Amino acid sequence: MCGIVVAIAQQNIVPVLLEGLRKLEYRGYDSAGLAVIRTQEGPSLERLRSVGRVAELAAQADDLQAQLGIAHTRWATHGIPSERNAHPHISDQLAVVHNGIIENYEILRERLQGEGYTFVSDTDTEAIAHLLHSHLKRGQDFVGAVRATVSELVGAYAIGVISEHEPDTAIVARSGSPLVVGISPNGNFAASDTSALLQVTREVMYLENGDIAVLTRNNVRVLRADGQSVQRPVSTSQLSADAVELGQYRHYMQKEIFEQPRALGDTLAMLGGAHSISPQLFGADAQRVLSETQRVLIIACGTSWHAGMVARYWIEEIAGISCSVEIASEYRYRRSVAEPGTLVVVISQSGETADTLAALKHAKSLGLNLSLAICNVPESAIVRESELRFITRAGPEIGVASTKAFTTQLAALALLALSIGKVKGKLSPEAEKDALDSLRHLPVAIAKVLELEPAIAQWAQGFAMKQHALFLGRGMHYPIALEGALKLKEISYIHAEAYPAGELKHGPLALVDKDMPVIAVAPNDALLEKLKSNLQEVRARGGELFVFADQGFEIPESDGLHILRMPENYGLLSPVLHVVPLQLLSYHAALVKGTDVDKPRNLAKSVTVE
Ligand code: HGA
Repeated sequence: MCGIVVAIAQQNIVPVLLEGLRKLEYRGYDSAGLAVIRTQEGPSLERLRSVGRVAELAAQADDLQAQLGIAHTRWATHGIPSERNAHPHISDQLAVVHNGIIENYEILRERLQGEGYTFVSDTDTEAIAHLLHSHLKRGQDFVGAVRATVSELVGAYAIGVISEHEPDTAIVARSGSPLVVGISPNGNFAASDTSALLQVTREVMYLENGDIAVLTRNNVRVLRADGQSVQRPVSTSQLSADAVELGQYRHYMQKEIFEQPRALGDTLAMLGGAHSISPQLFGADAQRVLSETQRVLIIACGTSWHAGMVARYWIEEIAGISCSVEIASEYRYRRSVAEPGTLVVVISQSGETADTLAALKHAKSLGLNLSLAICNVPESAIVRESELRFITRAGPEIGVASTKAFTTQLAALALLALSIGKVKGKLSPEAEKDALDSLRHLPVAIAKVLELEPAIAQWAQGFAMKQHALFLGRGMHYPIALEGALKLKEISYIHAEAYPAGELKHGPLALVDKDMPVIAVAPNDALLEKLKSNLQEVRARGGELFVFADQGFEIPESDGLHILRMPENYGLLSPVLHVVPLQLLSYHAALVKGTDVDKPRNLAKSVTVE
């Protein structure tokens, strides 16, 4: 989702704003803008906006200099992507950037129009700017006006505000959308995430919901919603600055696919040389929470939801307790039966996914108090809201289409299934040892799968010209088929659907003809023979088959039947391996099509709005 950068310093902050926006580009955006207070001939507000890339904004800002400013990349929710709707939005001499959605903006807009304000954009954000101005006009001071303004907002927001009348202050506030303050001896800063701040500081302070932070050149003051001053802890970020550099790769997605051996190795490093699995991997209280757990409810969106669906097979098979998986945006609005003893597991790469966070809060409001977050960002909202946590060590994921976050989530979920199995006495010492060995071997196994890239790139050539594709899988590989279809849709814009292969003859077989490539995930498991029959059904109708098989899949390649064999059969953890060729297939199909791989149209990275 869109990104915010705020800076106040002794020196020129325009390069800091622009570099911050570049670091936030991975979140996805359609337009960019900035506003600064220039002080050369008395304070004056200056705004630049452009539709398209940050590079275009930077070109416009060439000789701009200022010591106070706000900047924004926008992912439109209210009003088309256009210069008119790009942030910052201005009311008289003040400017506002905003991430989130103001749900009562129509009421506010009507009221403010009644007070004489003219709206020049279609955004919800502009209402914030005029509302703030109306409070200032009534005689409130800057901080008081921001407090009065945010108290009237319904919805999610992170905002940054500057005013020509306040050349020594920037104010930021958040509720629902992320915002982190960066503190340095040379000035103070804020941004949607830490990656944008590392250029100036590692000392960061995470704002809580309802917080307002007043930034001057040498001080940061935080107020709670009720106006009381509050201290928020300052921590030193461990994020590696070059973790977000592209290095030798053409795209972040490619880099992140190839980082998976490292990401899994780092995520599983906490196992150390242990011969047994310790539930403590999920937090100091995990033994108690998992003992109280009688069933699991996994809540997530998109790719994380697919990880949850794989985990359902693992948890029921390994731990012998029931597991259901829900899409967060559905669960949060559904009347559901909250059964005591349910462990709520929320999965989100960023830990800021608005629907998942709201679904977690909803589950808690129903009395489900056992909760676990599986997340890639330690200080995120979802982690803070959960009782237990497992932090994947994928490192920053920049490509909008998730890859390494998914496989590390799967590793975390496999550990969860094993930990519950252990606490419930369902895991034999032999099974525990085998599972640990397989987990430790995953980085090597994935590195070998990555060697299939040239052959997959070859497949992608013919594939990229197709309009549609069908993905098939069975059992715990059905979610992998879903993930393969999602990847293809996301970055190559080829319409793709996934089915459990047994469902084929109940409908989708009608779609199969020579123009419909069918991709099958075919591991050597108990369902292989059944899957082979499903593949025959496709061949008999002239469909072209692309099969990712395991060693031992004895059907030979023939006209219309392409087979790639995975280097190893991987048993229960096979989904972690089988997703990798599907990631590569969609990446190479997108390359052939020439799409914007890392920033696919209409999509954003951290979905911090509903
Ligand atoms: N609602 C605002 C901000 C959008 C946003 O946060 N995107 O991530 C708008 O549409 O401009």
